[in-house]
Parts: sequence; structure tokens; C-alpha cells
Amino acid sequence: MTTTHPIILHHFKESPFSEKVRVIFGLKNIEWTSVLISRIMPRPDLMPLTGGYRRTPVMQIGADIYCDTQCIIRELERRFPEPTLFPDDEKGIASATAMWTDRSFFQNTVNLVFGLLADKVPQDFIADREKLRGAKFDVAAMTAAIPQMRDQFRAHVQWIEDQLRDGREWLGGNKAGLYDVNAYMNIWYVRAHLPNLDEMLAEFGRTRAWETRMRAVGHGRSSEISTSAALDIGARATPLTAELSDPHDPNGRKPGDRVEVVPDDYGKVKVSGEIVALSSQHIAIRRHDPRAGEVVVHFPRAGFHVLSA
Ligand SMILES: N[C@@H](CCC(=O)N[C@@H](CS)C(=O)NCC(=O)O)C(=O)O
Repeated sequence: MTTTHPIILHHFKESPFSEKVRVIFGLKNIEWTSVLISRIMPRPDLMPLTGGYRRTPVMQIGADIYCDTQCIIRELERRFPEPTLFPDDEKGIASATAMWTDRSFFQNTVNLVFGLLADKVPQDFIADREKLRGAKFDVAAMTAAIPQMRDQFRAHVQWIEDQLRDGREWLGGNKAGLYDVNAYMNIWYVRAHLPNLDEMLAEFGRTRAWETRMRAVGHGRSSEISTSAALDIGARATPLTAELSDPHDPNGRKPGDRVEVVPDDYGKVKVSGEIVALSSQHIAIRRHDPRAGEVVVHFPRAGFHVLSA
């Protein structure tokens, strides 16, 4: 499918969740536009587009803004169905792996990375991530927990290794898919930050070979624009999301209702707007911003709360 607006990814290089999306650009050979954002707040040109959602990455297509990799991936699969991220026709379980890779596995790798980096973590980064978590970013506690984190990391990697045990190249079988993208994020993250990943993976030969295959996927074709140019694109565009109601919504929500949407784990900034479209896996809300104009912001449902405004 062609789109009149570029596929813009707001991201930063060190971001593992952004790496998921960059790898999907590679798998699907998508042409995309890169907007490099600051690793820490403030992000003055991005907040008018998201309405305050502050996690990374964010995808922008004109005046439609996609928050969270679950939502971004769903939209990319819809727009670029070939090659599919579900080559084994296991869409449900492949999507659900995010609840493993993005939560318990990721919390493990974050604690491992920052525990081992310890005094190299800049103070402004710590202060920013304390705001994000609403809790102390306790590098000393992470350092003390390194032995436990190594055990956890090993157990998670063993699951990858077990999946590859029959000699398959990819976690789902003969073709790369969402299982691979989700799990790889954590290995990529440790590889990017810690010099001793090879040591940690020494017993996992199949995982090491799979990591090499994943790295070779690349990031598709990209060009770069500034944060302000992306905001201009959003301000000039009109959102293209069609109204969609959900007759099975358990709370009777419908297009036109005013709501607030907020992550249930961290970065709990409420984004308010009027429902445009909703389903069991997706909610899109319309907002107006003095700089961005009219935008529609999209969120996943799993891991997000929808509150009446
Ligand atoms: N569930 C989110 C998690 C995203 C996330 O935690 N991203 C990290 C960076 S990799 C983040 O937002 N860090 C704080 C920030 O960038 O403001 C997703 O799938 O996109």
C-alpha cells in the first residue's frame, strides 16, 4: 500500500524498543523517515503531537500518531502486509510474546545493564528515568542485584535457545517474524551496552547464530529530518483515521466519548481526547493542539487504561 505521508519514526539510537521497529523496517524493506529525539525529556516538538505520551518510540504518519510498539507494529503490518510478521499464522501467540519480552525480560535487561554500568550512568538520565518510573532509579540496588539479574537473563535466553533447538533459523520456524523481533530487542540492548555479552551467551550457540542473522536484517531505507520538520508535517496534515465503533466494548465506549488514555506500567502521563476508533486491541483519540493542530493519537489496549474524562 502506498501512503501520501512519510512513515516517520521518532526514536533515539540507544532505544531497544525503537530497535524493534527499525528491524521491522528491515524485514519489510520499508522506506522511512528518521527523527532523532533526545534520550531524556524535554521533547518540545514531539509532545504537541502525542499529547504528553513520553515513551520512545513514536511513529507519525501525517497527523496520525502511533504510541507504543504494539500499536506501531500493528499499523505497519496493516499497511505493509508482505512479508508478514506472522509467517507461521500464529498471530495471537506471537503478539502476546510482547508481554514477556517488553515486561519481565526487559526489566531484567534494564536492571542488568544499569547495574553493570553503575557509575557511568549520567545524573540527568537517572533523574529523568525516576520521573518516568515514579520511583527511585536505584543504581546501587541494581548493582547489588547483578547475580540475580544474571540468573534471570540466562533463564530468558534459555527459552530462545530451546526454541531454536531443532535447528530452525527463526523462533517461529523457517521465516523471521514478530517472535524474533520481540525477543531480539533484549539481546540487542545488552549487546549495545555491555562488552561481555559473548561471555553470557557462551553456552547458547544457536542464540548467537540467531543474533547474527537478526543483525543482518538491517533497518530498511531511511532519510533524516528534524523534530521541527516532523511537527510541521503533522500541523499541515489532516488525520486519516476513519471512525470505527466496537459493538462489543465491555464498557459501552463509543466514538465521540471523551477519555484519557494512560500506560499501566510507567511513563503514566494521561493523554486526553475524543474517541475516533476503538477495538479490543486499539484505541484512537482526536485532540487539538495549538502547534500540531488536529491530530489522532493511537494506543494499544493491552497495558493501557482508558478512563472517562
Ligand atoms: N511499551 C512501550 C515501552 C517503550 C519504552 O519503555 N521505551 C523506553 C526507551 S527504549 C522509554 O520510553 N524510555 C523513556 C523515554 O524515552 O522517555 C513500547 O512498546 O513502546
